[in-house]
Amino acid sequence: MCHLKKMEKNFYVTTPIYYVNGAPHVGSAYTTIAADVIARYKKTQGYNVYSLTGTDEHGQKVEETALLKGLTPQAWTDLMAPKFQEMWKLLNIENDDFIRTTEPRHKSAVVKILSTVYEKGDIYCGEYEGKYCVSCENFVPENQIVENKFCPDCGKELRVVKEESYFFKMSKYQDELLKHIDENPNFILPQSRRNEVINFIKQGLQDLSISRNTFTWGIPIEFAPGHITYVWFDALTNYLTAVGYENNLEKFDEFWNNSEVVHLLGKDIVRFHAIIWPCMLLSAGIKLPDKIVAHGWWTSEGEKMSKSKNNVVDPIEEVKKYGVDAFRFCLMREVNFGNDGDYSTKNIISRINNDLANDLGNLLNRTLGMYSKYFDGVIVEGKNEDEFTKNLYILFEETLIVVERSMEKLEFSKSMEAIWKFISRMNKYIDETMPWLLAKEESEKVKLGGVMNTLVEGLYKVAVLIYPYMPVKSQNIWDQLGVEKSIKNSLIEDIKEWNHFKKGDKLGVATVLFPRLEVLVEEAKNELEINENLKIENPTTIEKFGETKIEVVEIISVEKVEGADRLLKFKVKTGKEIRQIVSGIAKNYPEFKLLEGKKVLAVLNLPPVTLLGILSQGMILSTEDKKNGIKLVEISQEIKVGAKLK
Ligand code: ME8
Repeated sequence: MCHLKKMEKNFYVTTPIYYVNGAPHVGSAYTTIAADVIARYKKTQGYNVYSLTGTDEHGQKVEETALLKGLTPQAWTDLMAPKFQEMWKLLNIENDDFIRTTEPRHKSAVVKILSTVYEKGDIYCGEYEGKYCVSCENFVPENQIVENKFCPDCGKELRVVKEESYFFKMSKYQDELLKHIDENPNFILPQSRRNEVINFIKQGLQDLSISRNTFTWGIPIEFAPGHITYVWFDALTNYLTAVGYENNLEKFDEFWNNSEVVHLLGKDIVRFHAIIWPCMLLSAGIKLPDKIVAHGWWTSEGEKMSKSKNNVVDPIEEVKKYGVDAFRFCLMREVNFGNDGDYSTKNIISRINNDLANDLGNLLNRTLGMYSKYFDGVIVEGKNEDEFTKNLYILFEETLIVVERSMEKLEFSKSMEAIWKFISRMNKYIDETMPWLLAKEESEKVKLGGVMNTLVEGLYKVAVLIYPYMPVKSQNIWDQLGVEKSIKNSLIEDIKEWNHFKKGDKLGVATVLFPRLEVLVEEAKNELEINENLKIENPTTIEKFGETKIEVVEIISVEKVEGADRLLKFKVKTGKEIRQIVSGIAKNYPEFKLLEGKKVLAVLNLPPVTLLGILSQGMILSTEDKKNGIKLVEISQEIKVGAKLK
């Protein structure tokens, strides 16, 4: 058994571990979805896969955010980490592990790698004097500082730091790293990033400050009392922790030493991953990862996403609008993995309507409709060896080659382009073979059966190919085709032949796979006119309205009330204090934990009441309509807690 295990092909994929200073958004969702897609794809290739994501919880940035929120860093990270876990659940991410850097297993791993590097003689004590970017958690060399005080990466103002610090002899590994990059052309992808890293290293690597001693939120360093580990040294080690570096050498052998190791990340953190990380591993005597793949940056409707512009794309909203599979598909299809991309409603709607509703959805619908009409939805024996069919078979073989080649380089959109070429070809195949004409001639029944079988076989294959991107809809295609298996366990190897369906198999019930989305017509807005003679019902006065004290509050925590299905218990921060409010909206918020951190409106001058024995000190405002049910009135994050509704 043990012997067999060694023969397996192992694959280990990671995302960056995200800072918990803010909630997850479309950027973090993008990397995490990409990791999920490649993990699922590798499983269809027969790999034994381990996929990891998590949260980066130490460091000055997180400590300062927690302080601003009036919480200890630990309380703050405990509040934020579940937001990421819940988001990944919502996005159907099948990660094998979720690591938090505050976990004991990780702390032990950091202690282990630090002592290994120290014993190697690669750490020495010195003094760091220079500028530091808290937002990037980066020591910025003098020659890169913009206008003498700004960070070259995020543009924020740098802090002057002068403190005793321990340094890692990164410069020692410069030549070895350059040699490794040179000998392994796919070590850093895409090429543009690889060149950037090579140029950077060639300018000369400086030793890296890896300890801080002017704040305390970090992992203490055993050989350096009073110092905590620099957050990037701490964070990068997570990739080892999760596969058992510190306590499970069998797992470490399986998923690090004998595995293909792939790190996915955004272009903002390439240098940390492609320079600092390999140097740490070289010093500790650990094998380097196989691929470090950087993707581009998302903007929103053409602009940089930022809280102050209120244009940060919230995946929860997008999933509500389009469904989780369509959202996953659009992100991965819209831009090539290494390039920057713009998230625009117009593009998303057009992708969904064209690629999903028209090309794929219609193909499935037409096929099932015709099979039902001509053969009552029961598979018949058929034969068709015309040129159209042969060409389709050839195209499928080519599709598999392109998919495999592009996925090796994590070129998701290229891979999907090939899959959609095949889908379009199948649509064209219907027009070429004209089943409706064949159906008119009794003598063409066998040929008609052949054409229809080619179509259902093709759709069966398409479902497997799109499964990594759309795990729910691909299963739905199989269900509609009457396939009684879970697509989750499917293998590409098993779809190479065109022989899945057997005579007598029953196809399933046809439903709409992706409904078409209506595009809001801009002109319609201009036709709206005001009614100057409007009658106001139940008029009130400004004075009367002013008696109600309504303010912006922040939801700190939400819990279910034991024994009361309808009730949720909120802890909220008002401008002055922390209050408890009970609200009967549990049914409308099955994912109620996602409300934590949101700002909402609450009436604060109602007398306290007790609901089922629980004290409620106010009322959170909500809206109600037929389509959405009850929804809390959410307020933009840039509005301060305590702001009054006037
Ligand atoms: O850097 N477009 O965490 P982080 C695309 N904790 N991707 C984006 C994005 C955008 N607009 N915004 C964020 C950290 N990302 C460290 C990592 S790893 C050992 C430590 C994604 O929360 C992208 O993957 O700032 C980027 O690299 C990552 O979020 C940064 O996440």
